[in-house]
Amino acid sequence: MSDIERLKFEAANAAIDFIKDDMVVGLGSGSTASYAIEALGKKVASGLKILAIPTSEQSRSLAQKYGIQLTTFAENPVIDITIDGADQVELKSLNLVKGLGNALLGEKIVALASKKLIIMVDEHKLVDCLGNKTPLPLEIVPFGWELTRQIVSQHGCNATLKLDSNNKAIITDSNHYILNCQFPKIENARKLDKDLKLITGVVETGLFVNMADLVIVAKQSDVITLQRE
Ligand code: A5P
Repeated sequence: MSDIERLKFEAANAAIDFIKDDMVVGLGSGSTASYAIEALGKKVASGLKILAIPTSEQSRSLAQKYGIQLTTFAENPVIDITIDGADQVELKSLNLVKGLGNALLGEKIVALASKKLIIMVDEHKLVDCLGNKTPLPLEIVPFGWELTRQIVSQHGCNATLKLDSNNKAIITDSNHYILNCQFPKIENARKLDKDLKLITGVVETGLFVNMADLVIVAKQSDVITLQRE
């Protein structure tokens, strides 16, 4: 296991200590969330009783593989805790950029339904100001995507359609496209999020503003917890 993978594994294992019997748990997407789902599966096998709502097809199939019982929003509209990864975490505000794994829409719906959102990251994801460390993904409707891209670009970024290894547009779980938007700096995440969402054709942004309650950060030396004030 590489150094970064080990840190992700440690952050994931620290996060699942927050999961207790009878909770409804949101399962994030991406490699860090996958470690958490696997570790949660082991706890379930030794008696932990939870119901889970996945944020993507990837997390759904992992939960099934590890024997975690799934539920639906119809049965459980309120989630106790969601555990998920992130691509950038802004120190102080704990605002996030998420969605490099193409699951940002499901992740945001599940996060909004959660009483507590716990983010698990390795220390390389921490930034002083959100910005150019990774692109900001936007989930957009395929129809007219070229026009949507042009309008999004007017908001100060370089926006490109996300392609797979065969140069085909990536299709999300909800049958949308992804625009990768490279911003030099995101100084007002709340305003940018609102402005981008007002564009017809944009379904959701990867900006998670004022949503993370706790961020568990695995560092080389130890694992620390940051709390939103
Ligand atoms: C998935 O769409 C993302 O939001 C992930 O949570 C994020 O990209 C972090 O992924 P890793 O844990 O794989 O770094």
